[in-house]
Amino acid sequence: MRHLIAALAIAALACGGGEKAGQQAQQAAPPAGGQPAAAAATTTGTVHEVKMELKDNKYQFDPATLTIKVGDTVKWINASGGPHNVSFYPDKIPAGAADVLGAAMANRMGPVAGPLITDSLGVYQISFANAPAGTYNYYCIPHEALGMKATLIIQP
Ligand SMILES: [Cu+2]
Repeated sequence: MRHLIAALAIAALACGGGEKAGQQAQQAAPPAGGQPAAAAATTTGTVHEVKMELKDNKYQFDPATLTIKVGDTVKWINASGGPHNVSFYPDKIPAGAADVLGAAMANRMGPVAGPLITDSLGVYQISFANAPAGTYNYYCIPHEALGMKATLIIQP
């Protein structure tokens, strides 16, 4: 009996350790472009909120168009009708933006696609530190066909 318990404990430890190691490996991945961390930390401290919602039978980002400055942060909130996500159109973002987004977006499902946010009032946040100025078009993967698309304008 004692051996069995010990074996189970070791198995549990091995599982937990494996997950942790995976997460650490993800976080430790160097940002694309190889910029030192200090250079990537040029943030303004300004945080903008965008709701992801089902309102009047319409899936939408609110506001659908948002203008921010380089270095600002945008916080998307799953207000209703989720799951939602934030997925940029690779061909509708400025040159060089994909590398910056790839490094700035946590838990990506694709090169410039954020994870599904399933929790009510769950949040997905992206820092646009060092992001190229310009127009970024994005959408929600589950609701793209239903018109859930938006525009982010980043000013220098
Ligand atoms: Cu959606």
